[in-house]
Amino acid sequence: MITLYTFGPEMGLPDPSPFVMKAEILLKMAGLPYRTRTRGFHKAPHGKLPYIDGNGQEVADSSFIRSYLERQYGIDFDAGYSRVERAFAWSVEKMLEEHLYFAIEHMRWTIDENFRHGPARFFRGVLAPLRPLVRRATRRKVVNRLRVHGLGFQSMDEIAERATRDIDALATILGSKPYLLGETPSGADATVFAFVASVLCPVFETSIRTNAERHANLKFYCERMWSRYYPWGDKQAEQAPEPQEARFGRLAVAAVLENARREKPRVKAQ
Ligand SMILES: N[C@@H](CCC(=O)N[C@@H](CS)C(=O)NCC(=O)O)C(=O)O
Repeated sequence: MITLYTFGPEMGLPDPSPFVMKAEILLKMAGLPYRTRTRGFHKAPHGKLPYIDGNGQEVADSSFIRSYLERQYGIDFDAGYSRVERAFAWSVEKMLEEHLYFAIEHMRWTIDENFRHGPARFFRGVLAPLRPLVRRATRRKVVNRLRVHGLGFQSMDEIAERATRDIDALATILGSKPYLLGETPSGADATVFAFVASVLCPVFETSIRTNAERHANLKFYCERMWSRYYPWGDKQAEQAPEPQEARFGRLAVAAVLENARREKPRVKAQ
């Protein structure tokens, strides 16, 4: 059975990471049996989640997971769609993953209120005296990474303007179709849903969310995907039965160790 390594459900989402959500939805689309595990972050081949263990073969990165499933199980996630439509879907996915993602991350980690209601909760399991230290170090790591990317140097208005263009473009592309490319879901819908659900997450007050909420088609799309892939009582994913507190404690400590190993902090977090 395939094991998908995740952070675990949080903030009303199947996972706080849109990439983990995408990988899980691809597994659901494929109809393959799988289980989720939340203890794999410290062993992640790229230092990130998701990754899978496909019967002994580890595959990291949601796009490589998709290619692996296609190759290994002969799945065509875009069955019925043309080459041009497939190419178009790839470009939409990459707009979300390589552009919008960083704006979402910025708004979750740098706006104090959002940080408090979201990422700060990941550290609940850390020993109380260490908690502020671990939380600050991890936050600093994320802020540094956003600066290395370039987006971290932009103003909030500039970031919002670009994210708004992504959301408007997505809403226009979706139009009145039930799924990104047409009447049936394609592989890119795993990504689109993961990002739309992340943006609409009510835990975070962001201009991206305010803008997305103006697009009725995105909201309906999100509901459609929720009920298709996460119906009540979903039994397909065998959740690892472990307490939230312990899970996020491990996650936070692993993040700090990873930070120390890979990056030297250069920028002071707010
Ligand atoms: N390109 C990767 C991106 C994965 C990624 O960025 N994962 C984030 C969560 S959204 C992560 O694990 N971050 C932890 C870290 O960088 O320390 C994919 O598609 O899987």
